[in-house]
Amino acid sequence: MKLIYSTASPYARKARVAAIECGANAGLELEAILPWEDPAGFRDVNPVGKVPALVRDDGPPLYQSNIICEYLDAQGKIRIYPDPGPARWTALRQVAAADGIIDASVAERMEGMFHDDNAASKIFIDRQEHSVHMSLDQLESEASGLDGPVTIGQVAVSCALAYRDFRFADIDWRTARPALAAWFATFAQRPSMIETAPQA
Ligand SMILES: N[C@@H](CCC(=O)N[C@@H](CS)C(=O)NCC(=O)O)C(=O)O
Repeated sequence: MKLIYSTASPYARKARVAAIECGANAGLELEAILPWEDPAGFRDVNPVGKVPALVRDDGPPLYQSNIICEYLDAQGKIRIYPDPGPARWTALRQVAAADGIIDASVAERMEGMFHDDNAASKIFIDRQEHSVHMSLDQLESEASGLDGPVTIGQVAVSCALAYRDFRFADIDWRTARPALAAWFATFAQRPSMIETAPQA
């Protein structure tokens, strides 16, 4: 089984952290690529051309981070997707907020990078920041739900917060969100987070 990732991708980091947390990382090969360079053959693995992608031993490749995380959970020794019930919906709601933060942050960064004439739209960027900050506020108000055994919700939230620190370090999210900041300070020390620290 091989996980194709990029060192800076928060989506791929979710899969890498999930693999470690659920114990599906033993024997998991890792291949770092730069998806924007469209490496030869990668679109045969993921026609959409994005990381992460997972080459399986028991079927065709999987792509899209949440699907890969769920597959890894099924392969692992420790379940990080709770069974259907309140704990599962809490975790998946956390994933939705975290993905919202990542989607908006990545879109904002792309907006700044892919205009030939540097004409990034302020309206678009402001809208992404608004989504990020509203989602962070929701996570702050529900921070007690992040306590307890590791779930995919915690994995996704920690990758989203770490991506903000990585790419948007000049925008303070902590001061107004002390409970979320305290939770993240502890989760960020987990070996799974340290081992997957992003590289530009
Ligand atoms: N919804 C996808 C998003 C993956 C994604 O956008 N990955 C970025 C890296 S952060 C990528 O590979 N971008 C290359 C491209 O858009 O062509 C997921 O959750 O896996």
